[in-house]
Amino acid sequence: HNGITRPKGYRVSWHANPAVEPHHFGQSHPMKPWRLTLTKQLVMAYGMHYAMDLYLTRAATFEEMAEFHKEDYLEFLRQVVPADMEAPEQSDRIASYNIGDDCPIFDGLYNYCSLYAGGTIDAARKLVNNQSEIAINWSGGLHHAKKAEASGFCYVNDIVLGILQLLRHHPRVMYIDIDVHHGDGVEQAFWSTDRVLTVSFHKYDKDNFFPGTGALDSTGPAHPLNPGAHHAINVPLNDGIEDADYLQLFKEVVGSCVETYRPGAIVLQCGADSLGCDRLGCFNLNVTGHGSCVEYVKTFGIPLLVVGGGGYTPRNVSRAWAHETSILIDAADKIDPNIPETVAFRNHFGPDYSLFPPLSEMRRIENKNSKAYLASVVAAVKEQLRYMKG
Ligand code: TV1
Ligand code: CA
Ligand code: ZN
Repeated sequence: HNGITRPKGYRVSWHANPAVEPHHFGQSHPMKPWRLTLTKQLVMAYGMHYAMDLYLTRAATFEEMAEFHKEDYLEFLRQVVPADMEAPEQSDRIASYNIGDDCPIFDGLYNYCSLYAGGTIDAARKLVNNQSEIAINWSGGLHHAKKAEASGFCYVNDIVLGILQLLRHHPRVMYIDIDVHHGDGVEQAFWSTDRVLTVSFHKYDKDNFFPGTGALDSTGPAHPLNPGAHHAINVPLNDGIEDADYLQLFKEVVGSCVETYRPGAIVLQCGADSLGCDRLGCFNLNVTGHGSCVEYVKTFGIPLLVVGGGGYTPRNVSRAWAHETSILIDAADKIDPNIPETVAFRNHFGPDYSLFPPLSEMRRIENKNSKAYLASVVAAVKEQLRYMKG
Protein backbone atom coordinates (compact mmCIF):
# COMPACT_ATOMS: atom_id res chain seq x y z
CA HIS A 1 0.00 0.00 0.00
CA ASN A 2 1.04 3.65 0.44
CA GLY A 3 3.81 3.07 2.95
CA ILE A 4 1.95 3.92 6.15
CA THR A 5 3.56 1.71 8.77
CA ARG A 6 3.48 1.37 12.50
CA PRO A 7 6.74 2.21 14.34
CA LYS A 8 6.71 5.88 15.37
CA GLY A 9 7.98 5.69 18.93
CA TYR A 10 4.51 6.49 20.20
CA ARG A 11 1.15 4.73 19.95
CA VAL A 12 -2.03 6.12 18.50
CA SER A 13 -5.32 4.46 19.41
CA TRP A 14 -8.58 4.76 17.47
CA HIS A 15 -11.80 4.33 19.45
CA ALA A 16 -15.02 3.81 17.50
CA ASN A 17 -18.17 1.77 17.26
CA PRO A 18 -19.99 1.63 13.91
CA ALA A 19 -23.30 1.30 15.80
CA VAL A 20 -23.13 5.08 16.49
CA GLU A 21 -23.29 5.95 12.79
CA PRO A 22 -26.88 5.00 11.79
CA HIS A 23 -28.59 7.19 14.41
CA HIS A 24 -30.84 9.90 12.96
CA PHE A 25 -31.64 13.18 14.70
CA GLY A 26 -34.54 13.62 12.28
CA GLN A 27 -35.43 15.26 9.01
CA SER A 28 -33.38 18.37 8.24
CA HIS A 29 -31.50 18.28 11.56
CA PRO A 30 -27.92 19.43 10.86
CA MET A 31 -26.19 16.86 13.11
CA LYS A 32 -25.49 13.77 11.02
CA PRO A 33 -23.71 10.85 12.73
CA TRP A 34 -23.28 9.49 9.21
CA ARG A 35 -20.30 11.87 8.78
CA LEU A 36 -18.43 9.33 10.95
CA THR A 37 -19.01 6.67 8.28
CA LEU A 38 -17.55 9.00 5.66
CA THR A 39 -14.54 9.79 7.89
CA LYS A 40 -13.84 6.12 8.50
CA GLN A 41 -14.08 5.36 4.76
CA LEU A 42 -11.42 7.98 4.01
CA VAL A 43 -9.15 6.82 6.84
CA MET A 44 -9.36 3.22 5.64
CA ALA A 45 -8.95 4.03 1.95
CA TYR A 46 -5.67 5.77 2.86
CA GLY A 47 -4.57 2.78 4.98
CA MET A 48 -4.22 4.89 8.12
CA HIS A 49 -5.77 2.13 10.24
CA TYR A 50 -2.55 0.13 9.80
CA ALA A 51 -0.73 2.70 11.94
CA MET A 52 -3.13 2.72 14.91
CA ASP A 53 -4.42 0.35 17.58
CA LEU A 54 -8.11 -0.09 16.80
CA TYR A 55 -10.55 -0.49 19.68
CA LEU A 56 -14.25 -1.25 19.40
CA THR A 57 -15.85 1.10 21.90
CA ARG A 58 -18.17 -0.35 24.50
CA ALA A 59 -21.17 1.55 25.76
CA ALA A 60 -20.53 3.64 28.88
CA THR A 61 -22.47 2.27 31.85
CA PHE A 62 -25.14 4.28 33.65
CA GLU A 63 -22.78 4.54 36.65
CA GLU A 64 -19.93 5.86 34.51
CA MET A 65 -22.14 8.59 33.06
CA ALA A 66 -23.46 9.36 36.58
CA GLU A 67 -19.95 10.53 37.53
CA PHE A 68 -21.06 13.81 35.98
CA HIS A 69 -24.75 13.60 35.10
CA LYS A 70 -27.72 13.54 37.47
CA GLU A 71 -29.26 10.10 37.74
CA ASP A 72 -32.83 11.28 37.11
CA TYR A 73 -31.69 12.86 33.83
CA LEU A 74 -29.88 9.68 32.73
CA GLU A 75 -32.94 7.64 33.77
CA PHE A 76 -35.05 9.90 31.58
CA LEU A 77 -32.69 9.48 28.60
CA ARG A 78 -32.77 5.70 29.11
CA GLN A 79 -36.56 5.33 29.09
CA VAL A 80 -37.82 8.13 26.85
CA VAL A 81 -39.15 7.22 23.37
CA PRO A 82 -40.01 9.47 20.40
CA ALA A 83 -43.78 9.16 21.06
CA ASP A 84 -43.25 10.85 24.47
CA MET A 85 -42.71 14.14 22.61
CA GLU A 86 -46.50 14.18 22.16
CA ALA A 87 -47.36 12.83 25.64
CA PRO A 88 -48.76 15.60 27.92
CA GLU A 89 -47.67 13.78 31.12
CA GLN A 90 -44.04 13.96 29.89
CA SER A 91 -44.07 17.61 28.79
CA ASP A 92 -42.69 19.06 32.06
CA ARG A 93 -39.70 16.74 32.10
CA ILE A 94 -39.08 17.22 28.37
CA ALA A 95 -39.00 20.97 28.94
CA SER A 96 -36.84 20.81 32.07
CA TYR A 97 -34.22 18.64 30.34
CA ASN A 98 -34.23 21.04 27.36
CA ILE A 99 -35.46 18.45 24.85
CA GLY A 100 -36.75 20.11 21.67
CA ASP A 101 -35.71 21.05 18.14
CA ASP A 102 -31.96 21.15 18.81
CA CYS A 103 -32.00 18.06 21.03
CA PRO A 104 -34.85 15.83 19.85
CA ILE A 105 -35.79 12.38 21.13
CA PHE A 106 -34.90 9.86 18.41
CA ASP A 107 -34.78 6.08 18.21
CA GLY A 108 -31.81 4.64 20.08
CA LEU A 109 -30.94 7.93 21.80
CA TYR A 110 -29.56 6.30 24.98
CA ASN A 111 -27.57 3.80 22.93
CA TYR A 112 -26.11 6.66 20.88
CA CYS A 113 -25.11 8.64 23.98
CA SER A 114 -23.62 5.72 25.87
CA LEU A 115 -21.58 4.64 22.82
CA TYR A 116 -19.98 8.02 22.13
CA ALA A 117 -19.37 8.53 25.85
CA GLY A 118 -17.88 5.04 26.18
CA GLY A 119 -15.46 5.91 23.37
CA THR A 120 -14.10 8.97 25.15
CA ILE A 121 -13.89 7.19 28.52
CA ASP A 122 -12.04 4.25 26.93
CA ALA A 123 -9.68 6.63 25.12
CA ALA A 124 -8.88 8.47 28.37
CA ARG A 125 -8.22 5.18 30.17
CA LYS A 126 -5.80 4.04 27.44
CA LEU A 127 -3.82 7.25 28.03
CA VAL A 128 -3.69 6.92 31.81
CA ASN A 129 -2.71 3.24 31.58
CA ASN A 130 0.18 4.16 29.25
CA GLN A 131 -1.28 1.98 26.50
CA SER A 132 -1.55 4.92 24.12
CA GLU A 133 0.03 8.35 23.72
CA ILE A 134 -2.65 9.77 21.41
CA ALA A 135 -6.23 8.47 21.64
CA ILE A 136 -8.87 9.44 19.08
CA ASN A 137 -12.69 9.31 19.33
CA TRP A 138 -14.24 11.24 16.44
CA SER A 139 -17.77 10.41 17.68
CA GLY A 140 -17.19 12.39 20.90
CA GLY A 141 -16.69 16.08 21.58
CA LEU A 142 -20.24 16.95 22.61
CA HIS A 143 -19.26 19.96 24.66
CA HIS A 144 -22.64 21.63 25.41
CA ALA A 145 -24.29 18.92 27.55
CA LYS A 146 -24.92 19.91 31.19
CA LYS A 147 -25.27 17.86 34.38
CA ALA A 148 -29.04 17.52 34.01
CA GLU A 149 -29.79 19.11 30.67
CA ALA A 150 -29.32 18.52 26.96
CA SER A 151 -28.08 21.47 24.91
CA GLY A 152 -26.94 22.22 21.35
CA PHE A 153 -27.23 18.68 19.90
CA CYS A 154 -25.43 17.26 23.00
CA TYR A 155 -27.05 15.03 25.65
CA VAL A 156 -24.15 13.46 27.56
CA ASN A 157 -20.90 15.36 27.99
CA ASP A 158 -18.30 12.77 27.01
CA ILE A 159 -15.50 15.36 27.31
CA VAL A 160 -16.25 15.99 30.99
CA LEU A 161 -16.37 12.22 31.58
CA GLY A 162 -13.01 11.77 29.80
CA ILE A 163 -11.38 14.60 31.75
CA LEU A 164 -12.64 13.07 35.03
CA GLN A 165 -10.77 9.88 34.08
CA LEU A 166 -7.59 11.84 33.30
CA LEU A 167 -7.85 13.71 36.63
CA ARG A 168 -7.49 10.40 38.47
CA HIS A 169 -3.83 10.37 37.33
CA HIS A 170 -2.93 13.89 36.30
CA PRO A 171 -2.98 16.88 38.67
CA ARG A 172 -3.69 19.25 35.76
CA VAL A 173 -5.55 18.70 32.48
CA MET A 174 -5.85 21.27 29.71
CA TYR A 175 -8.89 21.39 27.42
CA ILE A 176 -8.70 23.06 23.99
CA ASP A 177 -11.83 23.59 21.86
CA ILE A 178 -11.66 24.68 18.18
CA ASP A 179 -15.35 24.08 17.43
CA VAL A 180 -16.92 27.34 16.14
CA HIS A 181 -19.24 27.26 19.19
CA HIS A 182 -18.24 28.04 22.79
CA GLY A 183 -17.39 24.93 24.87
CA ASP A 184 -19.78 26.02 27.62
CA GLY A 185 -20.63 22.62 29.14
CA VAL A 186 -16.99 21.70 29.75
CA GLU A 187 -16.18 25.19 31.03
CA GLN A 188 -19.12 25.11 33.44
CA ALA A 189 -18.29 21.61 34.76
CA PHE A 190 -14.76 22.69 35.77
CA TRP A 191 -15.54 26.36 36.53
CA SER A 192 -14.54 26.10 40.20
CA THR A 193 -11.36 24.09 39.96
CA ASP A 194 -7.77 24.91 39.06
CA ARG A 195 -7.17 21.30 37.98
CA VAL A 196 -8.64 21.90 34.52
CA LEU A 197 -7.74 24.83 32.28
CA THR A 198 -10.42 25.26 29.61
CA VAL A 199 -9.57 27.18 26.43
CA SER A 200 -12.24 27.76 23.77
CA PHE A 201 -11.92 29.56 20.45
CA HIS A 202 -15.34 30.48 19.06
CA LYS A 203 -17.55 32.87 17.19
CA TYR A 204 -18.99 35.17 19.86
CA ASP A 205 -22.12 37.24 19.51
CA LYS A 206 -24.02 37.34 22.77
CA ASP A 207 -27.45 37.68 21.15
CA ASN A 208 -27.14 36.09 17.73
CA PHE A 209 -24.86 33.08 17.96
CA PHE A 210 -25.30 29.95 20.06
CA PRO A 211 -24.75 29.59 23.02
CA GLY A 212 -24.05 33.30 23.64
CA THR A 213 -21.44 32.70 26.37
CA GLY A 214 -17.64 32.80 26.19
CA ALA A 215 -16.81 36.51 26.39
CA LEU A 216 -13.14 37.48 26.75
CA ASP A 217 -13.69 38.63 30.35
CA SER A 218 -15.42 35.38 31.34
CA THR A 219 -12.34 33.88 32.98
CA GLY A 220 -13.65 31.87 35.94
CA PRO A 221 -15.33 32.55 39.28
CA ALA A 222 -15.12 36.20 40.36
CA HIS A 223 -13.98 35.44 43.92
CA PRO A 224 -10.16 35.42 43.98
CA LEU A 225 -10.07 32.69 46.64
CA ASN A 226 -12.08 30.32 44.43
CA PRO A 227 -9.43 28.00 42.91
CA GLY A 228 -11.14 28.20 39.52
CA ALA A 229 -10.47 31.95 39.24
CA HIS A 230 -8.64 32.70 35.93
CA HIS A 231 -8.84 29.05 34.80
CA ALA A 232 -11.31 29.58 31.96
CA ILE A 233 -9.85 31.11 28.82
CA ASN A 234 -12.17 32.42 26.13
CA VAL A 235 -11.11 33.58 22.69
CA PRO A 236 -14.18 35.29 21.18
CA LEU A 237 -13.95 35.83 17.42
CA ASN A 238 -15.94 37.54 14.71
CA ASP A 239 -17.03 36.17 11.33
CA GLY A 240 -14.65 35.15 8.62
CA ILE A 241 -11.33 34.44 10.33
CA GLU A 242 -8.74 32.94 7.95
CA ASP A 243 -6.08 30.25 8.34
CA ALA A 244 -2.98 32.40 8.94
CA ASP A 245 -4.57 34.67 11.56
CA TYR A 246 -6.28 31.78 13.33
CA LEU A 247 -3.10 29.71 13.47
CA GLN A 248 -1.01 32.60 14.77
CA LEU A 249 -3.62 33.32 17.45
CA PHE A 250 -3.92 29.64 18.32
CA LYS A 251 -0.16 29.22 18.72
CA GLU A 252 0.24 32.33 20.87
CA VAL A 253 -2.67 31.44 23.16
CA VAL A 254 -2.14 27.69 23.42
CA GLY A 255 1.66 28.01 23.58
CA SER A 256 1.47 30.45 26.50
CA CYS A 257 -1.11 28.32 28.30
CA VAL A 258 0.93 25.11 28.03
CA GLU A 259 4.07 26.93 29.14
CA THR A 260 2.37 28.43 32.19
CA TYR A 261 -0.02 25.64 33.21
CA ARG A 262 2.19 22.58 32.39
CA PRO A 263 -0.71 20.11 31.95
CA GLY A 264 -0.15 16.36 32.35
CA ALA A 265 -2.67 15.63 29.59
CA ILE A 266 -4.46 17.60 26.90
CA VAL A 267 -7.96 17.08 25.51
CA LEU A 268 -8.46 18.59 22.05
CA GLN A 269 -11.99 19.06 20.71
CA CYS A 270 -11.75 19.34 16.91
CA GLY A 271 -15.23 20.55 15.97
CA ALA A 272 -15.14 20.92 12.18
CA ASP A 273 -17.83 23.61 11.99
CA SER A 274 -14.98 26.16 12.15
CA LEU A 275 -14.15 25.21 8.53
CA GLY A 276 -15.17 27.44 5.66
CA CYS A 277 -18.43 26.43 3.93
CA ASP A 278 -19.87 24.86 7.09
CA ARG A 279 -23.68 24.81 7.13
CA LEU A 280 -23.79 26.41 10.61
CA GLY A 281 -20.36 28.03 10.93
CA CYS A 282 -19.05 31.43 9.82
CA PHE A 283 -15.25 31.07 9.73
CA ASN A 284 -13.05 30.66 6.63
CA LEU A 285 -10.66 27.92 7.78
CA ASN A 286 -9.34 25.37 5.30
CA VAL A 287 -8.78 21.71 6.10
CA THR A 288 -5.05 22.50 6.25
CA GLY A 289 -5.54 25.46 8.63
CA HIS A 290 -7.74 23.44 10.99
CA GLY A 291 -5.22 20.59 10.83
CA SER A 292 -2.30 22.88 11.65
CA CYS A 293 -3.85 23.46 15.09
CA VAL A 294 -3.86 19.71 15.70
CA GLU A 295 -0.28 19.47 14.48
CA TYR A 296 0.79 22.25 16.85
CA VAL A 297 -0.84 20.60 19.88
CA LYS A 298 0.90 17.33 18.98
CA THR A 299 4.34 19.03 19.13
CA PHE A 300 4.14 19.31 22.95
CA GLY A 301 4.44 15.53 23.28
CA ILE A 302 1.88 15.53 26.11
CA PRO A 303 -0.65 12.62 26.31
CA LEU A 304 -3.43 13.70 23.99
CA LEU A 305 -7.13 12.82 23.82
CA VAL A 306 -8.64 13.94 20.50
CA VAL A 307 -12.42 14.16 20.04
CA GLY A 308 -14.73 15.40 17.28
CA GLY A 309 -17.62 17.78 17.89
CA GLY A 310 -19.59 19.94 15.48
CA GLY A 311 -19.27 19.91 11.72
CA TYR A 312 -22.30 20.19 9.45
CA THR A 313 -20.99 19.79 5.91
CA PRO A 314 -20.19 16.05 6.11
CA ARG A 315 -17.81 15.89 3.13
CA ASN A 316 -15.60 18.56 4.74
CA VAL A 317 -15.89 17.14 8.25
CA SER A 318 -14.59 13.82 6.97
CA ARG A 319 -11.80 15.52 5.01
CA ALA A 320 -10.66 17.41 8.11
CA TRP A 321 -10.82 14.46 10.50
CA ALA A 322 -9.09 12.12 8.03
CA HIS A 323 -6.33 14.69 7.47
CA GLU A 324 -5.99 15.18 11.23
CA THR A 325 -5.77 11.43 11.75
CA SER A 326 -2.87 11.40 9.26
CA ILE A 327 -1.17 14.19 11.22
CA LEU A 328 -1.58 12.31 14.50
CA ILE A 329 0.01 9.15 13.06
CA ASP A 330 2.75 11.28 11.48
CA ALA A 331 1.78 10.31 7.93
CA ALA A 332 0.41 13.56 6.50
CA ASP A 333 3.30 13.65 4.03
CA LYS A 334 2.42 10.16 2.75
CA ILE A 335 -1.19 11.05 1.89
CA ASP A 336 -2.14 11.69 -1.74
CA PRO A 337 -4.39 14.77 -1.80
CA ASN A 338 -6.36 13.09 -4.59
CA ILE A 339 -9.02 11.04 -2.84
CA PRO A 340 -8.44 7.34 -3.66
CA GLU A 341 -10.57 5.73 -6.37
CA THR A 342 -11.38 2.97 -3.90
CA VAL A 343 -13.13 5.12 -1.28
CA ALA A 344 -16.78 4.34 -0.69
CA PHE A 345 -19.19 7.26 -1.32
CA ARG A 346 -16.47 8.89 -3.47
CA ASN A 347 -19.16 10.90 -5.30
CA HIS A 348 -19.48 13.09 -2.17
CA PHE A 349 -16.01 14.50 -2.82
CA GLY A 350 -16.60 15.74 -6.36
CA PRO A 351 -16.01 17.70 -8.48
CA ASP A 352 -12.46 18.21 -7.15
CA TYR A 353 -11.96 14.81 -5.42
CA SER A 354 -9.30 16.52 -3.31
CA LEU A 355 -8.70 16.21 0.41
CA PHE A 356 -7.89 19.94 0.41
CA PRO A 357 -10.42 21.90 -1.67
CA PRO A 358 -10.00 25.67 -1.23
CA LEU A 359 -12.96 26.09 1.14
CA SER A 360 -12.29 29.73 1.89
CA GLU A 361 -12.57 30.58 -1.83
CA MET A 362 -15.89 28.80 -2.29
CA ARG A 363 -18.12 30.79 0.06
CA ARG A 364 -15.87 33.43 1.51
CA ILE A 365 -17.30 35.27 4.51
CA GLU A 366 -15.93 38.77 5.05
CA ASN A 367 -13.22 38.73 7.71
CA LYS A 368 -14.39 40.94 10.58
CA ASN A 369 -11.34 40.27 12.78
CA SER A 370 -8.86 43.14 12.53
CA LYS A 371 -5.20 42.55 13.36
CA ALA A 372 -5.59 45.04 16.22
CA TYR A 373 -8.53 43.08 17.63
CA LEU A 374 -6.62 39.79 17.50
CA ALA A 375 -3.57 41.39 19.14
CA SER A 376 -5.77 42.72 21.94
CA VAL A 377 -7.16 39.24 22.57
CA VAL A 378 -3.64 37.77 22.84
CA ALA A 379 -2.62 40.56 25.23
CA ALA A 380 -5.68 39.92 27.43
CA VAL A 381 -4.95 36.18 27.61
CA LYS A 382 -1.30 36.78 28.54
CA GLU A 383 -2.43 39.17 31.27
CA GLN A 384 -4.83 36.51 32.56
CA LEU A 385 -2.05 33.93 32.66
CA ARG A 386 -0.02 36.24 34.92
CA TYR A 387 -2.88 36.17 37.42
CA MET A 388 -3.27 32.43 37.08
CA LYS A 389 0.32 31.84 38.12
CA GLY A 390 -0.59 33.70 41.33
C1 TV1 B 1 -33.83 20.74 13.64
C2 TV1 B 1 -33.95 20.94 12.27
C3 TV1 B 1 -32.96 21.50 14.41
C4 TV1 B 1 -33.18 21.93 11.66
C5 TV1 B 1 -31.27 23.28 14.54
C6 TV1 B 1 -28.54 25.82 14.24
C7 TV1 B 1 -32.19 22.49 13.80
C8 TV1 B 1 -30.51 24.24 13.90
C9 TV1 B 1 -32.30 22.72 12.41
C10 TV1 B 1 -29.57 25.03 14.68
C11 TV1 B 1 -30.69 24.40 12.51
C12 TV1 B 1 -28.53 25.88 16.37
C13 TV1 B 1 -29.88 27.65 18.62
C14 TV1 B 1 -32.06 28.83 19.18
C15 TV1 B 1 -31.18 27.89 20.82
C16 TV1 B 1 -31.20 27.65 19.37
C17 TV1 B 1 -21.84 19.44 18.52
C18 TV1 B 1 -33.46 28.74 21.20
C19 TV1 B 1 -30.06 25.41 10.45
C20 TV1 B 1 -21.31 20.71 19.08
C21 TV1 B 1 -25.35 23.60 18.40
C22 TV1 B 1 -26.02 24.80 17.79
C23 TV1 B 1 -23.91 23.41 17.98
C24 TV1 B 1 -27.35 25.04 18.39
C25 TV1 B 1 -23.33 22.12 18.53
C26 TV1 B 1 -28.11 26.20 17.77
C27 TV1 B 1 -21.82 22.02 18.45
N1 TV1 B 1 -27.93 26.35 15.33
N2 TV1 B 1 -31.54 23.66 11.81
N3 TV1 B 1 -29.53 25.08 16.03
N4 TV1 B 1 -32.18 28.98 20.65
N5 TV1 B 1 -29.29 26.44 18.54
O1 TV1 B 1 -29.38 28.64 18.13
O2 TV1 B 1 -21.17 23.05 19.12
O3 TV1 B 1 -21.40 22.08 17.11
O4 TV1 B 1 -29.95 25.35 11.87
CA1 CA C 1 -14.89 26.45 20.56
ZN1 ZN D 1 -20.18 23.69 17.01
